[in-house]
Amino acid sequence: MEHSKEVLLEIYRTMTRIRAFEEKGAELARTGKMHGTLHLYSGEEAIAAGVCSCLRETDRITSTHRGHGHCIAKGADVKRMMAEIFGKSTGYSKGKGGSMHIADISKGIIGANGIVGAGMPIAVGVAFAQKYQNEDNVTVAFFGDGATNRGTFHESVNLAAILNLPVVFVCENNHYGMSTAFAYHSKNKTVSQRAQAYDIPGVRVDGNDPVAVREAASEAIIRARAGEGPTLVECVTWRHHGHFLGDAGLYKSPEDEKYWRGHDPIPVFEKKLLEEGIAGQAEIEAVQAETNAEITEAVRFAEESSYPESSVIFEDLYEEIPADFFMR
Ligand SMILES: Cc1ncc(C[n+]2csc(CCOP(=O)(O)OP(=O)(O)O)c2C)c(N)n1
Ligand SMILES: [Mg+2]
Repeated sequence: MEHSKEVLLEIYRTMTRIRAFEEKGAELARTGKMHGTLHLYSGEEAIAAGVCSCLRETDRITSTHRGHGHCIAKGADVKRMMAEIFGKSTGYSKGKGGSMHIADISKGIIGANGIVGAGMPIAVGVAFAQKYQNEDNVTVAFFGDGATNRGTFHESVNLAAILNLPVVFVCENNHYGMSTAFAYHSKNKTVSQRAQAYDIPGVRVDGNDPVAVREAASEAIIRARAGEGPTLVECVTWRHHGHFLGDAGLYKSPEDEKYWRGHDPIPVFEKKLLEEGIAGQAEIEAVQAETNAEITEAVRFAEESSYPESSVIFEDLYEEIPADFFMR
């Protein structure tokens, strides 16, 4: 598979944009400028950036409670995302949804989801529609390791397998479901081995290496697009922060923390770009400056936007269904 300079730099740009968004969000929440909590994606950027680098705008994704990275990588507008997190009317859900309710159908982002494991059946439904309507689009379901113990994982993978649906299951194994370690919640040593139970391919890659993720995702996406059915891709990674902002992560061992911090996907990828002569220091710094400026602008936009009026509280709760909907 081809990894041109443009593709690799775009992946780097996406990763730095996500990191800047997350770290700015953390700072604003900690200093009381933004209310509510956040589930930060810092440390896992290589997965969203690597997978989405293989997707077309018309392809779809479903996301999770830790969904900012997926949305940014699939092309969401960081200004509208930031405004949503601030609870402002210019946000994706008009300020009424918050961090876990960001969607942009025009970009194929079917939605983040606060219910663990709930994105997978939705992705299967979307993939079924794509196949039924003879589209050649694929859907990627992102989910965590903890979500693989929900019934929705097993039902979704089984249904997608028997119907040969164009869906790719991307598990972000960050070693924990809240404070529960993977080895404690799974008898299986890997998530990818569960693919065997449904007779579909299962692969396990370094989720901190965007090129490894891109290669595995690309193979799975080509397979799905060709009508050959789903793949389970397990990306092994580490979240830098606690489960949510208020969690100090005291259950993580200092040795593990040290090891994984030394494998931070952004500086590791930067080093690769420099050593392989793909980008120079000035280009790297320019990308960082640009993504930081985008996030500063997003914060300004969010701060200057207004809160929704209380009169809109009952709006957007139900979709109008045309009278002849069930006759079609
Ligand atoms: C159905 C359901 N059960 C429990 C929760 C509470 N909860 C939120 S996140 C989470 C852990 C998810 O772990 P994982 O799937 O590994 O994702 P990660 O947070 O590590 O990205 C839990 C149990 C929930 N939101 N939904
Ligand atoms: Mg997890």
